[in-house]
Amino acid sequence: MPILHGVSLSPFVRKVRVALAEKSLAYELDPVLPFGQTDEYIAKSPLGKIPCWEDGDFILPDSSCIIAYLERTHPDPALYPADPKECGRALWFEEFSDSKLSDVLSIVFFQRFVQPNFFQKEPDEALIAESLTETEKWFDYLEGELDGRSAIVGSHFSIADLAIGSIFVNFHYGGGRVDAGRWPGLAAYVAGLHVRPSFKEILEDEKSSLPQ
Ligand SMILES: N[C@@H](CCC(=O)N[C@@H](CS)C(=O)NCC(=O)O)C(=O)O
Repeated sequence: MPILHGVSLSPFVRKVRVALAEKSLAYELDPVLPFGQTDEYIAKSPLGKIPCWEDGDFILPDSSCIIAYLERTHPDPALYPADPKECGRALWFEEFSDSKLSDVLSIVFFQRFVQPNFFQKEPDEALIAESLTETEKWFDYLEGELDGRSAIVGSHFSIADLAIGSIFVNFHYGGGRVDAGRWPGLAAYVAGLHVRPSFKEILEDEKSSLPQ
C-alpha cells in the first residue's frame, strides 16, 4: 500500500489526505514530524519537509506535486478545473494559500497551539496581533474573489478550495476565527469546506492527535 509520510497537523499533509479522501484512495500514514528527520527521510524528501509520497520505488515530496500526480493516476473526481483559465486560477489560489495565506495564518497556530502544547512556551502576543492585522487584507481579498460562492474558482470544489480549507483548519486550532459580520462570504465558505465528507473524515481522524 502507498505510504504518506507526515503528520496530520501539517496543512500540507492534510491537503494530500483530503485529496486522497476525495479520490477514495487507501494509504498508510507514516507520522514523520517536520523536524529532526533522519538521513533516510532526507533521501526521500531532499528539503526535509513533509509530506512525502512513497509507492513502491516511486517517491515524491511536496503536497502540490503529489496531488497533481494523483490527479493523473486517478482522475475521478477531478480536483483541477478542465477549463484552462479556471485551472490556471485554481493553481494560483493553491499557491497563494500555500505561501502567503499559510505564512500569515500559521502564526496564530504556532503561537497559540504549538508553543504551549508542544514546547511549554507562552505565545508571542505582539506577533499574533501583527499577523491578525495582516489577515484583514487577505480576508478582504478572498471575500471579493468568492463573491458569495462556495468554490473560489468556477462552481466546483477544486485544488484551490482544498488548499485554502486546509490552512484554515490550523488557524482554527490556534483559536483564530473569520468574523462572519465583516467577511460573511468567507466565513460561510470555510465552514462549508470543513463539512465536506472528505474534510470531515480527515478532521475526525485528526482529533486523536490534538492535545486533550
Ligand atoms: N511546499 C511544501 C511545503 C511543506 C512544508 O513546508 N511542510 C512543513 C510542515 S507544515 C515542514 O515540513 N517544515 C519543515 C522544514 O521546513 O524543515 C508542500 O506543499 O508540501
